[in-house]
Amino acid sequence: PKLVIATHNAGKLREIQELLAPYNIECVGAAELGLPEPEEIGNTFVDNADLKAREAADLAGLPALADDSGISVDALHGLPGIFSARWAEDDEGNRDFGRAMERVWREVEAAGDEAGHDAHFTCALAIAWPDNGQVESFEGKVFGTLVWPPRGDKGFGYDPMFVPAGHDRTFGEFEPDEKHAISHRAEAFRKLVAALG
Ligand code: ITT
Repeated sequence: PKLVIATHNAGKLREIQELLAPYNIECVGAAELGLPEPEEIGNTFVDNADLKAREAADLAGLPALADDSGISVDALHGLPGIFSARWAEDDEGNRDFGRAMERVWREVEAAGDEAGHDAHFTCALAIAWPDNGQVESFEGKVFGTLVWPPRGDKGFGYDPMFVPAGHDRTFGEFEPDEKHAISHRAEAFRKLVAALG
């Protein structure tokens, strides 16, 4: 059976394909199918993952897997959180994560030393089936600290400024398999496999 990977983010798509690789599931990307990007009107990662999966499943008539994720910074009371992609967008909607990371670091410094540099990534994965309206979601997290300047070009998004707890390299310096051993996305994926296995 075919599965729609309901994301327009190339970095996420690559990681989800890597996670799915052992399962021999035929996948097709949302961009490949020409599916629109739904407006993310939810207030939580799970709500946004659910609505993206639901819409893709309905439009494609196939099961669809969606990912809503982001980085939450303690010193910023959890921001950018569900707004992580939007913090990278200019007025025309073009994304620049160099600029987004600079903004995060600037605001962390403005919050003062006492606020610290702790942060975590969250990933909500939702799978929706066509026809019956069923949708299930699973969440994973990884905790760590922010560093400056950013290091490494192996990941995507905010990876170059995030050092997971117990490590000294950034996610941008991790190989894909190393990231999958501990990442928020891999944790959500393991929960999904356990539930649907
Ligand atoms: P789709 O909605 O099409 O899936 P998006 O990029 O708009 O793509 P989100 O709204 O979930 O997705 O935005 C999440 C942002 O958080 C994403 O653009 C990344 O910059 C960041 N992010 C999520 N997971 C990450 C990871 O593993 N490493 C680094 N940054 C990540």
